[in-house]
Amino acid sequence: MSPEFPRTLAIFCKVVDNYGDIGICWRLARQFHAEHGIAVTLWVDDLASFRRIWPQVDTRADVQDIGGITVRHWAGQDGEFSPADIPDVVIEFFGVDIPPGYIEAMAQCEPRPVWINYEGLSAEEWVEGCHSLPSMHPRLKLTKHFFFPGFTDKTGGLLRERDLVGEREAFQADPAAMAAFLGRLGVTPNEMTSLKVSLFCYPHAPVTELFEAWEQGGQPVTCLVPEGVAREKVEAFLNKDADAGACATRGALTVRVIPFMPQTDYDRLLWACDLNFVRGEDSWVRAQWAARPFIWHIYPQDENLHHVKLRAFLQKYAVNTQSLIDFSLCWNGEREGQMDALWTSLQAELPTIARRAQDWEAQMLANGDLVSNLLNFVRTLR
Ligand code: TRH
Repeated sequence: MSPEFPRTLAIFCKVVDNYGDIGICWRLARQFHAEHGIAVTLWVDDLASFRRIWPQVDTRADVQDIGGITVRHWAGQDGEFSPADIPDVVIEFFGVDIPPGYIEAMAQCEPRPVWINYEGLSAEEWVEGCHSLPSMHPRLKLTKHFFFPGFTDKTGGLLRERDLVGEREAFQADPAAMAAFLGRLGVTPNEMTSLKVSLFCYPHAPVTELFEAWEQGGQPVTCLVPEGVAREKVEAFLNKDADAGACATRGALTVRVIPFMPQTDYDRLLWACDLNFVRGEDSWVRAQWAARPFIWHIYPQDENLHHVKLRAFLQKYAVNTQSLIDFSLCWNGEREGQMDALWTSLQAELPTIARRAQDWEAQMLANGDLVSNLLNFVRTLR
């Protein structure tokens, strides 16, 4: 059933780097449409990145319909826009500059659209104070509002689809389904009994040192690495090209390169593994909804600002789990450390960290889901 308001919505996404920008915007678009019946147009400048996480994307199409969502290639054109082109809600992602002609058309609408600047996720305290603040356009009669995802009920909460937790619980309660999923990725019955780890990180992570610790450790580890992730370091371990299907075992460690998979399958990978290494923003949030232990590799920022953000998150998340703090700081280059000793401590504490992951999930559920929170906020502005 279509809602009274909003009925139509546009998202503007510029891919700054990698897959998180489009990953989050695509998740937003799908949820607005599927769960709230809103007609969504997604403007995105990089269809090739989009296709990596959603193979149905046609990289040559200026306009295409994907699952009921209109996807428009945003090739830097300003173009002619009229009020008829403007939806009820306009979301600019991470403060992108939407076309000036589009903004002029927004200002001519009566009533004017609700304009949202969707910001990045951070656990820092200031976020609560900035969430939902208005910002007036210097010239036009338009106000945009900042919307911050976050970890408390004074923020927008976290992106979570309505059925996500139920689907995950059913999958995790079904060992045959998990084994079949991992089996399709090449995991053998023997590897199924090992500690199963997924690895998604930036190239500068100390992967070589971690592989050494796993190789020499007492517990068998199977590490599943999507193709293209930390390629050089993975190739050094494999001693061959790190293409999907490549695999090598040394000591207690097996490394398997798996295909970079569609977004929905990636969730299943996180649900099936005992420990997930994630990065950026979207995979980090998905790891939290997997309710399993994870290590976050934060997106690097100038002047090491990301270390402040990392610490802010760990302070909230890593309660009574010192090994998780130590390991995370070292994984992110915030501190020096011996990977083998850090791993030994982390491994010993994994059961406690797993319990914490479940408590955290319950805590995050209480904040509602971001899309519903955003729509409730938008309705207060009309
Ligand atoms: O790819 P990321 O590093 O993306 C981002 C962007 O670089 C962005 O500019 C920056 O602002 C942000 O990080 C902090 O990491 P992220 O956010 O985890 O996004 C990865 C997306 O890719 C996510 O939607 C999950 C998806 N994915 C798949 O669909 N299949 C896969 O196999 C993997 C490994 C990921």
